[in-house]
Amino acid sequence: MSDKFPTGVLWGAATAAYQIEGAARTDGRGPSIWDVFCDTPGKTVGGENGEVACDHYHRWREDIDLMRRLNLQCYRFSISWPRVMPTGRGAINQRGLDFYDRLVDGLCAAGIAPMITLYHWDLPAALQMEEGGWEHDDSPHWFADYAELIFNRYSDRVARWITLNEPWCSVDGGYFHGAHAPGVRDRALGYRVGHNLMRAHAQAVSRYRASKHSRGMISFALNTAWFFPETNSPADIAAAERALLNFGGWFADPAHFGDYPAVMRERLGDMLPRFSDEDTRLLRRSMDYISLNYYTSDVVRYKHGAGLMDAEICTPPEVQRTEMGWPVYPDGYYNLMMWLHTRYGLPLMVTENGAAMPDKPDRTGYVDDQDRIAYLQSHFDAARRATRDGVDLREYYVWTLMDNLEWSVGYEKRFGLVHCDRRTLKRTIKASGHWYADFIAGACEKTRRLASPAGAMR
Ligand code: IFM
Repeated sequence: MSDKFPTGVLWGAATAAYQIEGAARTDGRGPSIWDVFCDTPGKTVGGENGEVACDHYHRWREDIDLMRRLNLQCYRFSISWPRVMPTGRGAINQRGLDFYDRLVDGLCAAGIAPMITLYHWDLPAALQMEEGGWEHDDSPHWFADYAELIFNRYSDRVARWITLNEPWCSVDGGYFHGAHAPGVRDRALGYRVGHNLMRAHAQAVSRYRASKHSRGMISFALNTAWFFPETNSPADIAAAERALLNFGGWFADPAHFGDYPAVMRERLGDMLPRFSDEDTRLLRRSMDYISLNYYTSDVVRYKHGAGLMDAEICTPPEVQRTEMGWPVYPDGYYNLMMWLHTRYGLPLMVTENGAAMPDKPDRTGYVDDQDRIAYLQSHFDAARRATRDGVDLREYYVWTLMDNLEWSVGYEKRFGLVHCDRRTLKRTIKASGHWYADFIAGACEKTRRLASPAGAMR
């Protein structure tokens, strides 16, 4: 059997605005909730923030050059909402829009297909402070207006779209345990925020589909783990299924079926808000593809009273973990891809997959990260197996292009294919970057370089 991926799968890398751009006060950008959060003492490791980050805002040409050296065929980045609309509504910042024009044009000229994420967690601070951000039931309209601005500006050259990155993280980090901006701890409010995020996704998709250049594909980035039952007992198997529905199903089900999984409705009762008929209409079939951000899996067992789902995490301590402490489970990845395929029947784009490892740069900045290569290799193998078993994989984006701000844990957790020196910001391709470049060259023997990045969708 061939060890190659199907012809036509595209290979890329992903980033997010706040994690790499820097230039937080440049050219009229407004503050985001992450600027405010990082400025609050004790919120991030070492008080780190995104003021400079990788200075991609000024070094984007060099970064496109790096992408070429990595043989990337596609690149996922996010637009900073407060860079283009400093207070989130009304006034538009042309200089912010011009930056993304330059980036998109540079990518297209390099033969690299751009994929845009509209929202990767950096809500304009004014919306949070004045209106409560995503807690406000009008927030989906603000987002849809912003989305329409971006579609009108770039969709002549961009065909790949993601509305929201990982709404689960916005709720879990931002509202359940408060380790992410805006740093709230209130479960009921968290479910409302998740609800408004999905309403925002649906409204943005509807605007996209009504727009004149809507020939591309749009979805939202779903992050979820896979859950292995500890034993084959029906109780453990049912607990694992509930855990999965309460994680991936929480957001993917509304975006495909128009409502939350039944088990969430049963167990959360009134804490889970209701969608209006109009919301449901817009939500149904609002994903053109599954955008999967996968890192890890866990083992669970049935335990009465363990969370709302009676499911207790019991991953063995001896399982290999990344620097984030996340268990490494390529088989879970395979199972998850198969489950998504069966449940939703949509094409798949892996929009994030990668690992933080204990990188040790040498004096030149070079990192011999064989552990990251092993992680990627095993996960590529799982994905290849899934394609043989029916999954329609279209594109694959490694997280991440270069070491960057890992949110509240600062710059010490490194996921990059490229090392970025914190002091000099010098970029050095790691062993994993060279390995990936060779992999792409080999995996894509039959895939021609993209002639037209904007239109290149199967
Ligand atoms: O760095 C993040 C990214 O912003 C969203 N997905 C997970 C990555 C690693 O934690």
